[in-house]
Amino acid sequence: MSFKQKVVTIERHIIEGERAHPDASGKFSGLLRDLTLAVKIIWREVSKAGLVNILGTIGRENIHGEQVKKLDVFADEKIYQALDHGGHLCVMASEENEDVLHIPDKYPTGKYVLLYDPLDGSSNIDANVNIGTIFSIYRRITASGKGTMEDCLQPGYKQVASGYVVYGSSTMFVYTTGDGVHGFTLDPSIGEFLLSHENIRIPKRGKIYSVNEGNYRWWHDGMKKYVKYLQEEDKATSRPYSGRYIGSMVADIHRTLLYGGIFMYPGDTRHPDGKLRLMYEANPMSFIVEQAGGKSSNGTERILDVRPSNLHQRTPLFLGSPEDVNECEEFLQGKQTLAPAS
Ligand code: AHM
Ligand code: MG
Repeated sequence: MSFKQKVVTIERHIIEGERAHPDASGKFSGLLRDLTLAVKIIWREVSKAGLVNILGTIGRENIHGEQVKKLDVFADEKIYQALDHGGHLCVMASEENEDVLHIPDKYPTGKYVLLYDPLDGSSNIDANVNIGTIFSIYRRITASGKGTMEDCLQPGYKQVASGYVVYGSSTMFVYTTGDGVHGFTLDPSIGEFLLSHENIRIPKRGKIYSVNEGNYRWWHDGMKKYVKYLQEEDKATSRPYSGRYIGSMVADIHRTLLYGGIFMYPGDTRHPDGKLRLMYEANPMSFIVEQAGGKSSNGTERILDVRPSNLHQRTPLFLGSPEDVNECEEFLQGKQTLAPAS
């Protein structure tokens, strides 16, 4: 029998990570523990969605004018309910709510801020395609009491933790506290996330690009040229790349993290800022990708350096293997163009 392989739950991993910081109060591990509980409840509901009559829209639109699915609402509520009373947070904000979410008066407030997308990729639910939860955690900047919009609108480089959960063939929880990226796979038989991917590193260059090519006609010139470049043949740079697009950001970025390559949701002539939201989609995923050795950009600027002005603002997003993102930026900025056809 081999005793070399340690079995590490996500809770143990978080606590041990916190112990490495002498000023840690234990509040942070408590916050992540509560979040893990919410995620398990969401997973339970997501995995039985095909069995019970829970699929379908709830008949109203969210603040972005999109149809809200029942599971979005469920996930949104569960995260709030699991975290509103622990005393760790001073305020929350989610994709499903226009304004910030306050901690009820009857509960204590804490020093952290949570922003989340409760169920990303929800248009895929009915087709049994991967969906995910994304979260971003900051330290509060207001002094005490209830948190405010100011606490939520901090640039991404100030995140103290971020992560995502991908509900798929197996369910994985991937997070960073600024000390590498670690992945845990849910063992449903014991209801625990177990360490399965320690210190994930993204390849320096990949062979896969991921983008909704249906928007090609609205793309700017640099974007069109970059994708054409990826489709050309060149053995030295493994081109042509393969195209893979699930349409569920968490799943597309999870694959990009493990296999390398580039994920893109550009701005275009119809939607200059693209589709994805800075605060609870682009920032947390960018923190993860950077911590794994990757790069994330809006085409001209590091995503984590963008100064937010609105909770729900959108941003173009290009992230993945550093060499791929660098090359992409050169095309977008017109510094590189296609070699003339030979
Ligand atoms: P959502 O937050 O409404 O689920 O939208 C975000 C999703 C991402 O998961 C995905 O990358 C993108 O929308 C796909 O959009 P499109 O269908 O335009 O390619
Ligand atoms: Mg979303």
